[in-house]
Amino acid sequence: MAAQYIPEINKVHNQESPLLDSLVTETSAAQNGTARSCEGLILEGQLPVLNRSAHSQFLQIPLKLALPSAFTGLDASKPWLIYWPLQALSLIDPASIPPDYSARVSASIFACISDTEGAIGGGNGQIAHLASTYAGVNALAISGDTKAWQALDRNRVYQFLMAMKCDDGGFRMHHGGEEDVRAVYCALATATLLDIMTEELVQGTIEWVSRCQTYEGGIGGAPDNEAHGGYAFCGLASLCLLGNPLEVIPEYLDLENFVRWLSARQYQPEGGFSGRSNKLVDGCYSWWVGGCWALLEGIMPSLKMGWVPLWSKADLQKYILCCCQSPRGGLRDKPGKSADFYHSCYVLSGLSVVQHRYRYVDGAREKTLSNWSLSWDYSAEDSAVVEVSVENQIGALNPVHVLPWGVAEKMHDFYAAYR
Ligand code: FPP
Ligand code: K
Ligand code: ZN
Repeated sequence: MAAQYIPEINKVHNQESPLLDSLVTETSAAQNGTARSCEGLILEGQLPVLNRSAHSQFLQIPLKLALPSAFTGLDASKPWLIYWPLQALSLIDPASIPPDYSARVSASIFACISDTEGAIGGGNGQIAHLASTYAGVNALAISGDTKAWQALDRNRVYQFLMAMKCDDGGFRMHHGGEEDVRAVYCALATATLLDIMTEELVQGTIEWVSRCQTYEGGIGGAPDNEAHGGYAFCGLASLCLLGNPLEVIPEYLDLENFVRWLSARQYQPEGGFSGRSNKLVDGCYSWWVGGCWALLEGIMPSLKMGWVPLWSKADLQKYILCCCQSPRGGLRDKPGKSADFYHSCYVLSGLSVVQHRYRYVDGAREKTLSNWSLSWDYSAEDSAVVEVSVENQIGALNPVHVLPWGVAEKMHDFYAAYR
């Protein structure tokens, strides 16, 4: 069924903020500059085509070649440099993923496993870290290399997750590292894929995530931190990993305030999302914020709370296609920025949620502790909500794990078969 868009909302979507004043500051100038450069690229009429072959060429670089020396700064992000392009390519051009990639991906990820901690680090010989463990396990999931799945020592990963658990219910990123909601999300997503979730692992975690919601309505990195799109997704997705989202989301979030904050993330005339109040739109929030909308769309109709989605998929698609495509291939933050693999992954994942409508299917699986995030289904979005040309259509994903459709389910079920 088509979502109902209230005409008043569409009217607001077509106007710049009514609160603009004449005071010029560094931030108002930056906002104005961004609005003007986007405006110049968003033309009436035909939408640009997704330059699939150029993006695909760009995304194959880290899978095929040794990266140039400019990438030394990402030496601790090796699993990410494998996951980002794999996730993006799976959405736009799965056939272009090199045929020998599967075993090479798993060999590269296994080389990042810390001997002392048993979980995945940022690179060879580095300490284990929850972000690289999440990215590495996601990459292994996409690789589909079941020999590697078999070889992974899940017990040691579980011991690492437990070692990162804090007394107050949260998780820290690494030994002596920061405790934040990213760590919670990375730990829970990993535990689900590897089917190693236990009561002990998640004791007090749902309450800790709940404490990260701020007065603005969004979710901060930790209790009392500023609300931010990146952490909002981690928090909301964590709730979806911890229980039935139809029950836990309304119970542990002030939904009305969350939706209010989320709706304030989309700007005009840009059409894209910002990550926080009074900051600029950025293509990667097409996922961090758009992913939150996808999860809400998947539960709100069942909650019967009189919900209308307060975002414009059509405007986000415009921002992505007009402003986030680098002419040389790859996706970017905004006009004037260069493309990179991180933005390519999250801009394209955002485009995917524009094009699909997700739905949490209550009772789709016999419930265990670790499969709440695997009961999602999707359909193509209604053309009354967003017009998607055939040449721009891309694949669907699991909106909790940010993995290509079916991949999270396959890995989880592989391990669940050992129970
Ligand atoms: C602000 O950067 C950004 C942050 C404080 C972190 C955002 C968090 C994520 C993107 C989520 C990460 C998730 C995982 C799973 C590791 P900024 O000040 O440069 O950007 P801004 O102006 O848009 O806020
Ligand atoms: K940013
Ligand atoms: Zn960004």
